[in-house]
Amino acid sequence: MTSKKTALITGVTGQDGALLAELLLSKNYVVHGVKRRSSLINTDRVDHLYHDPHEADVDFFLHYGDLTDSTNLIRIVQEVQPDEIYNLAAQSHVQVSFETPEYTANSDAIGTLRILEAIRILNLGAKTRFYQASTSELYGKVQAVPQSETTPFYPRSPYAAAKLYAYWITVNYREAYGMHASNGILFNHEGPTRAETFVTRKITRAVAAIHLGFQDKLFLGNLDAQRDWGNARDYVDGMWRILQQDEADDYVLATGETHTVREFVERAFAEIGIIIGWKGEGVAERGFDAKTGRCLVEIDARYFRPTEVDLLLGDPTKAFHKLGWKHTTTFPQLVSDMVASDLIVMKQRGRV
Ligand code: NDP
Ligand code: GDR
Repeated sequence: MTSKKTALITGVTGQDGALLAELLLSKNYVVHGVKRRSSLINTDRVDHLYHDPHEADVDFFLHYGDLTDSTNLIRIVQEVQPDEIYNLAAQSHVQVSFETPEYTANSDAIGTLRILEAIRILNLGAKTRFYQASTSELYGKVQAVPQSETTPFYPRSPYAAAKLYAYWITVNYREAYGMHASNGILFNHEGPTRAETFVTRKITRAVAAIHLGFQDKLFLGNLDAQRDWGNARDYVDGMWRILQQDEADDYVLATGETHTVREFVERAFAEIGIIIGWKGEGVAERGFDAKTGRCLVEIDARYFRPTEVDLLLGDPTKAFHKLGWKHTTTFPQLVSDMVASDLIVMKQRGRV
């Protein structure tokens, strides 16, 4: 009988952390997750995986921790002795990073260093493989399209600048200490459990709420930003594949298609039978129900970012050839699934 592999996931209460925990448990791993203390319980996304630790054969454990606290991270890594660490914890909201740049650097940049140092200090370099949640935001101001592992980076936010440090410190620990440390450069990935302040989920929740009569209209920022949106379930499978390679390396995971925020809005409203027509320009632009003339989308300048990332389009060729990875969900299917899920959730709750 082979013993089970042990994985440690930071950010386990987030969209990706919870989906990855589910995937690894289905692959017979013992999974440890790091959660932050909060005044309200914030484990909704992993509650279905959790069992009382006093029960027999429990494979999922939660530890209190924070990426800003080195001693705590060292203690957790020492206790868990993981075969694989997935560093998914981050202040992950680009716009919020302009408001909280120092905290974002502390958690997203130095937090990554703290975990790599924990592996080094504990002499786990030969045992523990490390995955860093890198991002297409690294490409920032467009240098080339599509973007691949060799495209130059040009970060456009405190979030992206912090993630740039995390990317390179991961590469450096691989080269300096021979660690099995890899970056997944993941393009936007979404799904029904996406946090509600990211644009996709904000749109699909609003569409459901408007359909059910709980909300009048949707306020958005830049409608012309283009993103390569995939399904988060595909992307956590890619993370796992990256850590199963004999050699550590860096990989782009993307769909190879790009769409504007405007297209996402149009598709989402189409799911409830509304065709959106647009009038006006810039902040004065409005989206109307083409049949009734009712205004459903307005621009609110507060959602514009000081510096924007205009166009993301990934080239996942390397991941396809080396990892056998490919996205499975089309853009229309993703939008449709998210609207359908929000309609169900909102009908059950009876409110926004
Ligand atoms: P979420 O925002 O949904 O989850 C982030 C997780 O990190 C949450 O569990 C959060 O805890 C935790 N966290 C935040 N700050 C700290 C901290 N200081 N210490 C410990 N935990 C912390 O992000 P996603 O699941 O969408 O993304 C996962 C990772 O992948 C992030 O690093 C993100 O930057 C990166 N990424 C995401 C992409 C995407 O499209 N989703 C694309 C590319 C990269 P809490 O629940 O308490 O807030
Ligand atoms: P992003 O995702 O910044 O790409 O980062 P987000 O959904 O926040 O923005 C996508 C694009 O939509 C535009 N936009 C709005 N965005 C938000 N949040 N709210 C709005 O009202 C709105 N209106 C227009 C934005 O300007 C932007 O151009 C996500 C995060 O998951 C990161 O952690 C991750 O690294 C990247 O994806 C890849």
